[in-house]
Amino acid sequence: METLVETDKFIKNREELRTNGYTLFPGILSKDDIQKLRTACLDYFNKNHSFIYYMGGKTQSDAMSKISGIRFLLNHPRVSEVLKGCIDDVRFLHHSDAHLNMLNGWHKDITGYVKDPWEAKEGNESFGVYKIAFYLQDHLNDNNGFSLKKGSHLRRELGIGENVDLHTRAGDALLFDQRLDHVGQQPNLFERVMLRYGKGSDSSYGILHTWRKLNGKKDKMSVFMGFGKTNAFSEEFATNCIARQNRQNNVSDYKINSEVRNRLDEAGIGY
Ligand SMILES: O=C(O)CCC(=O)C(=O)O
Repeated sequence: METLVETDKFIKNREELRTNGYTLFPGILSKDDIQKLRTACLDYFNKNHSFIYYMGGKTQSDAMSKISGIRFLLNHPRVSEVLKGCIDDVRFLHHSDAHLNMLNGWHKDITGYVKDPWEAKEGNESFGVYKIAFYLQDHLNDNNGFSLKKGSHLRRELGIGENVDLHTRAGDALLFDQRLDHVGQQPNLFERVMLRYGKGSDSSYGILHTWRKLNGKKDKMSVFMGFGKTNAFSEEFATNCIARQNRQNNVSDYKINSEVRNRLDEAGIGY
């Protein structure tokens, strides 16, 4: 009975996810939650050196293992309600990233992780690999949050679909299909030059950081996590994503962090 109520509550979101490839949940996190997440991420990026410099910013993969202060998201009642209400038989895909001031270009996240995300698998399994994203500041008056091509999760080719710029508030949760074309903050001319000539390096980060401060820009932070239906697509994604995270973190194997496991157990989410 409980499942039926959950499904009813999220019926519009499930439909949006199916047809548009994304759905937005306003005000899922409180101001206090956002403050905790910003503090945990900034502290980590300022003091820890196991992140990598990437696209003009800093990024930490397998962030749930590395940054203890963000783990409360896993059993946050409103976050787990959304995940369980929108994804059948949901499981954690061992994927999580925290980003600081990272720039990027249009892409589909699924590329390189699932061989053919549009194929009909044995038993007619349907795809169901998603990300939930939290931007830790408002993007009401800028275009530096998340932009997407509506419906592009149904197309193999990049660049097809109506352009939508999501002007999210800190606290909103965005759930999207990992086949969706999307982009975060795109580099301007100066940033493109810096990325080209100082790619991935500490020094180009420093110059871009000074540039941001001179222009009065606030640090942009976000946390992304992968969840999916318990099926073969999700398994393939998780395996390849763990391998990528291990490479980036320079480790040879991955074991789920015990607090991450306990929080997922408490939320009733598989892994
Ligand atoms: O930096 C952003 O806002 C977007 C990040 C992103 O596109 C990703 O993690 O796939």
